[in-house]
Amino acid sequence: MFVTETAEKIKSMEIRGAGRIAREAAEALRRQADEIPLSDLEFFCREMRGAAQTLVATRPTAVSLPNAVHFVMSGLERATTPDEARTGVINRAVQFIQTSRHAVENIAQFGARHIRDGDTLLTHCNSEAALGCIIEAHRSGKEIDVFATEVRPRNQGLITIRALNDAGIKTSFIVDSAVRTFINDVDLVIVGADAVTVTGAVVNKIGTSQVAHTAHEARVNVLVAAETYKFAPRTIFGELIQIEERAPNEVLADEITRTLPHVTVRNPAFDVTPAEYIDLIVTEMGVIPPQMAYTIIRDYLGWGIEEFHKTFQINTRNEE
Ligand code: RI2
Repeated sequence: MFVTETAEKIKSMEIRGAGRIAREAAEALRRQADEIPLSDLEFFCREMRGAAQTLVATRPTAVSLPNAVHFVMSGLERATTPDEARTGVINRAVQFIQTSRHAVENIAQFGARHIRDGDTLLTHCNSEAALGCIIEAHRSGKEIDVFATEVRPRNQGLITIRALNDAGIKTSFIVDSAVRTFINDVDLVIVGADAVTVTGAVVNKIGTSQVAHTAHEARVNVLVAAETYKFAPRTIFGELIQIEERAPNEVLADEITRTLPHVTVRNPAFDVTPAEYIDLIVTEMGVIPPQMAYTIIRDYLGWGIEEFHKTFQINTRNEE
């Protein structure tokens, strides 16, 4: 089944990046809606909810995933026949995917305006939203240099340097621990986000908070590129973002760990950067200070407060 396949690919990170995960989940729901027989409305809704739950349970941190699933599943509301339910889900899925692509394009335009000719940038991990800003600045004729980190343990930095290289951008590839060594050569840090909380804190790839702290100390601005569907409505109610901890063998091979009985390998995939280390968040609605996160959740995301109390029947926690 396509949903199971997509869920497996998200878990194994064959499909990765918060925006892409969200679009692929929407596409999986669209295909699922297409496949379920139109015999009975209740059956259709139950099958869709099962699929939604499978997708949301794959990775717990990137809030783009439950936000996308919620948006698509709201296509079931007010449906009185299976056919209406199917059309509702399919339309919403298509709308989400298009909106997401446009959002990334808008962010690239807005973010690029914050990059000056001659700037040296630093980015961590592989974010299509952050890279979009960098590549757009270069495309519009600005001379830029980029430092890109390696991003242990999954080495997403390799994807980043390939993209930068393909765009013809001068890039220095550095190990994660070299950020402080080079920070005085950097004018602006640009990263993506997996989640933004109501306080404006940004959850992103492990190491981001060290990068932002280092930048803050060196008086280097930090810009976060994040679509509005990465803002986390439930943080209004005090819900914390769950930080995914992945398998130890991503960090150290099992054969080695087995020889070290007193050693435990820890592998959190994300960390939290407080709002005070972030200068701006670039969304598709415009550039905001992190302190405006509440406004984005309330005014633009379109759900959170009332809807928290209804409809979202699926479980957003990773139950593994
Ligand atoms: P875009 C990624 O997570 C990185 O943390 C990246 O910064 C973030 O998603 C946002 O990526 P992972 O899937 O949506 O590599 O901007 O764990 O592409």
